[in-house]
Amino acid sequence: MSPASPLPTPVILLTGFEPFGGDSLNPSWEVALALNGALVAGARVVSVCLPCRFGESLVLLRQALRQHRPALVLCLGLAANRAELSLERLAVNVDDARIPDNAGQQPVDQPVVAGAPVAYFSRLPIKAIVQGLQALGLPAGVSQSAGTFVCNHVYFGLMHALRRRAQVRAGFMHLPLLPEMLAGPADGRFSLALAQQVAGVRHALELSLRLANDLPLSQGALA
Ligand code: PCA
Repeated sequence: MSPASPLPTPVILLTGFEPFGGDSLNPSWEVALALNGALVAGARVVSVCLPCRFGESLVLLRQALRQHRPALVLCLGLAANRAELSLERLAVNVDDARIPDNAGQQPVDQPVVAGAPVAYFSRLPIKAIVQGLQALGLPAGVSQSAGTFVCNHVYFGLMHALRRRAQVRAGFMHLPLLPEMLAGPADGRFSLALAQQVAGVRHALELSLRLANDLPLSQGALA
């Protein structure tokens, strides 16, 4: 009798973005890079850097989905105005850019995918992740909108690409600035050290794989 071949190690696809909008760093790629190759809840992290470009970012993401057949996909991006690790509830089918992307494109009121649904929900246990991150002492919350720039574009494209693969867990998390991105001591914006951002994302991946259901906690907002 031949020995049973071991089951392949499941893959977690973790994406970050290149810098954009004049910054020289993007925490989303720094965090993804730090976790590349890590073993989390029995799965292997494969990190991919996406260009901050409408269209091209999604071509690369779809390529990575085909190549790695991940059990879990978490896409990361920077939200410089956020003071917490932000679990995105919704991806919406609209591109509306306030600034040009890294290729100079600035779509206004265009669908991400023509004819696709208006929106998709996250497939991650976002409330449980917020609770878990807060228990680690990290600032975390649910965000009702990932905006309408390249992050939402990638998030929507991800959820649309996976629409017939219900078993794949997938979602999006926005990260705050890194301390070294602040303009100086007078820069009043919030930042969070790389080690803490990495710890938060790692924990989010772990909970995403381990938990079958989310927790019914309120993370609603009035506006
Ligand atoms: N943040 C931008 C795009 C790339 C990134 O890291 C956004 O929030 O859309």
